[in-house]
Amino acid sequence: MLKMADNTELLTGIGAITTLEKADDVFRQFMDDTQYGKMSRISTPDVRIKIANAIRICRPESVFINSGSEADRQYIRKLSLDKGEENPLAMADHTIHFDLAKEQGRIVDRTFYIADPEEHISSLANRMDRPTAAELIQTHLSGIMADMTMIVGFYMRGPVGSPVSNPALEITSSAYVSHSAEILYRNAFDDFDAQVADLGHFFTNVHSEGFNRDEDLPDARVLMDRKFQTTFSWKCTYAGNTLLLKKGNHRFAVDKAVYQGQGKELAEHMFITGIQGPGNRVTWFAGAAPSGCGKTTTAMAGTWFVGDDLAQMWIAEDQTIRSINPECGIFGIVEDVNREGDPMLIDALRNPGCEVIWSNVLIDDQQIPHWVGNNEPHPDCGINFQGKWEKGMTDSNGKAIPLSHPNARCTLASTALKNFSDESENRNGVITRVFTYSGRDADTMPPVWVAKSSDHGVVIGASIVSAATATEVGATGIKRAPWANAPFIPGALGDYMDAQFRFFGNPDIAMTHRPVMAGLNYFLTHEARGGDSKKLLGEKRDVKVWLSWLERYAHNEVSAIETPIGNLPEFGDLRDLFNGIIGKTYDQELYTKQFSLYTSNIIGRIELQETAYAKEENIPQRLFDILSEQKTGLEKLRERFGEIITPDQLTKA
Ligand code: SPV
Ligand code: MN
Repeated sequence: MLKMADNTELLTGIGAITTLEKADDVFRQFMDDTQYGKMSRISTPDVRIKIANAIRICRPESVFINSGSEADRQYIRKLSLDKGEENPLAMADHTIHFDLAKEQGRIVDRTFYIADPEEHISSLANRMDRPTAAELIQTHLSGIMADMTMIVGFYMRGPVGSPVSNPALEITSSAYVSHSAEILYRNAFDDFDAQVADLGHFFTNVHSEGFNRDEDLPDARVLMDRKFQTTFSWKCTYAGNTLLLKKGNHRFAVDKAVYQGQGKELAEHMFITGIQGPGNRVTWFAGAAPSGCGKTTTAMAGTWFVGDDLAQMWIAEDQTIRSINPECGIFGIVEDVNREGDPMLIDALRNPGCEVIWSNVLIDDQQIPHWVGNNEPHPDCGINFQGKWEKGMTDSNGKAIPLSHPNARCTLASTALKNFSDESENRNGVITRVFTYSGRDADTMPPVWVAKSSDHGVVIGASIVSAATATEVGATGIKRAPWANAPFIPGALGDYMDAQFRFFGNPDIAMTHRPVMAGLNYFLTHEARGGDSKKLLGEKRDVKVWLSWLERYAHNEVSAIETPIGNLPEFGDLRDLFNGIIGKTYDQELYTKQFSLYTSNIIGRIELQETAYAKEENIPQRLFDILSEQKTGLEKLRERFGEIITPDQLTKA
């Protein structure tokens, strides 16, 4: 359990403003008539008091209330340019923002949950007690905004009126952070009071970049107070550390789903996309993948795009699973985004008409952005995440400095995408039938396999493994990545897993709308299947085929080969889909390579999960039962057919 609000709320504790009168005094003192007038349109007492305390602590030179009007948005864009947080690029409405060279991803080592002694925190996360947090906030946030403007924004994480949307405040001195919030979230200034009243809560985020200097980075912190759904962050700029509307509040949404959702809600690190099937039907998918493992690409492979990073779902009255995207834009990795693999994203990025904030790419002397893997000619020099860059440059360890950082990003509104779906704004969400889980797995699992039951599906999610990517500073090696959501699960993994079993196995879901849960793996190499290169067996465009096969599976239009790990596609169905959907010849030899079971690898992977989960407390026994059932099944097959079992042999079995 997570006990809410049973201690001192730190903003109020430190700012010491507890009455509306005192809050009003602060507004009078820090706001001119225009801003004061806008602030008067927000009447929820708690909201006013929290904002007043943030002002009292950070002591900005002035406060700007962002009403979401075009004039207010324009003010924020201009402020960011004036401060130098962003610089203009050649294309209209494009800007570049750089984060410090040593802050190119989430600063996991400086990120903490503020936790009281009885509170259980994920074994993967750092905890900090409340008195220590109070002291740090006092030391680092007090007066941090002197000479700066504080911007206060009022957002909805999700469409206004959706039962799982969350209202949230973004209070920051960074115009870049505020500008990003305007692109990625729904400004809900006019609806804020009513939404807070309806939903009964709101999230609060307070951030300041401070002087934004290298020497301050060791002092940077990201603190999250689960009991009061409030984040604090300072002396950093990377959006994953500062725009805490995103992953900071995603963590609170996970808590809400796990501890208050009663098996009827989930908050996932998932894309949402619609696949057009035969006869114009659209089947909605949500899929998890760790940061930097092709989640945006998969979302873009859909006919209808709703989201590329976060999904909140619930079981609706009509017994279907519904999903909404708490965001309305993309904060996407640009490395390897190119015309061949991501034509619609490239169109949005390389043509005029769309507002884009680029971060940590290379800017040439024509003010044009470039990045690794865009399949375009590259300049020999420019400015990138570490300053002046020239081709062939090496770092202090002699390693080549890439043209763009692997976590370089683009920020743009979803409406700029050609496959944008109006369903994104539907407060009732999209009826979601298929759930996918993928990682970066070079040698073990096939490109697609479907769980034989929802419990087996939960185990697929629990068992995601992935190579480390650049989204976390300092991460290396092969990692377990449960549901691709583990970095954002605040409480015990066992509680989260229990919520997954309860949600997907909920008898309230109609038989006709039971979830299809599948694993996806794009990263099998030739080397792992008897070849001698590290090249991938598949191509990016194949993604469409794997999704389409699942679409047909969800409508019982294809049969499948049953195996201990789940159901596999048959060759003939894939051959037809490859041909029909992407015009590619798919041969039996490649099929056999991709879909043979390499039993020892898979058993090794199962044992890795068994060992790791055995160390966690309160993991549902169901997980161990399923892992052991799969292992026994694989061992039996191995006795009969040997180490590598082909789809042909599986059919016979
Ligand atoms: C991710 O890393 O999963 C992201 C970017 O989507 S961040 O905001 O850093 O979390
Ligand atoms: Mn993400």
